[in-house]
Amino acid sequence: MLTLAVSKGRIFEEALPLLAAAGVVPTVDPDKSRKLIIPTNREDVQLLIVRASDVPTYVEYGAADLGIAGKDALLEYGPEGLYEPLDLNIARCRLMTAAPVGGIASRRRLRVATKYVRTAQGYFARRGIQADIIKLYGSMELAPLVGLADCIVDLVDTGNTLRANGLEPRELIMEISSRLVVNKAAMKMKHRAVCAIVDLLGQAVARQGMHSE
Ligand code: PRT
Ligand code: MG
Repeated sequence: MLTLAVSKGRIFEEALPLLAAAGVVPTVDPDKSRKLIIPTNREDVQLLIVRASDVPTYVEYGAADLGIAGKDALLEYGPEGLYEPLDLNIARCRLMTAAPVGGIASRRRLRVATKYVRTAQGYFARRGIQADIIKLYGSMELAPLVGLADCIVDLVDTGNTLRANGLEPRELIMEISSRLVVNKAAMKMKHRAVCAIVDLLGQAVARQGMHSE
């Protein structure tokens, strides 16, 4: 049995055509079901529905052999415990700093609200900027509006969420897309089955790239 951890929502939706090209078709729609273990057309493949930020944990500890996770989640989790063989080129967005339109009030130390604490710490440290990172779990855009922080670090796609809250994108930290991750032991013990899926997904990604050019 191969188990693949994936989050509901945009990653799941964009992963469906790639999985189908790899011969894996879920038999239950996780958005219409409360089931967290989703069977597929293949008796030897099942999906686990987990929070986006929990995918790396399930895969590192071997509860899932494979996973699909945003690079943002992987950066925050850390690279040591997982293989990351494939950029799936889906759920693309940008990890950015953002601040109120027209500038930020000067302070001695920058206050940054984000759910990406580790990534933000690394980013500001590399740039030699003294920053106090304030961990939030959502609605980051609110923090500068009410004086909790000077700026935020968050994902930006269209920029509509920032604009709606009087913020503007500032610096690009990283281009984000979803990656296939693999448990290290599964890569050894289930080598053939894992490599077969990695190859098929890789071919599907390459074909999608050709169509979108
Ligand atoms: O639920 P949990 O807290 O575990 O994770 P999550 O809420 O981040 O999950 P989900 O399903 O919303 O996002 C999963 C993954 O999708 C992220 O980890 C990213 O890799 C990827 N992704 C791609 C995005 C976006 N685009 C995106 N635009 N994730 C979130 N957003 C949000 C962003 O945080 C902001 O609130 O959309 C808003 C910005 O969008 P625009 O279009 O207004 O700029
Ligand atoms: Mg969400």
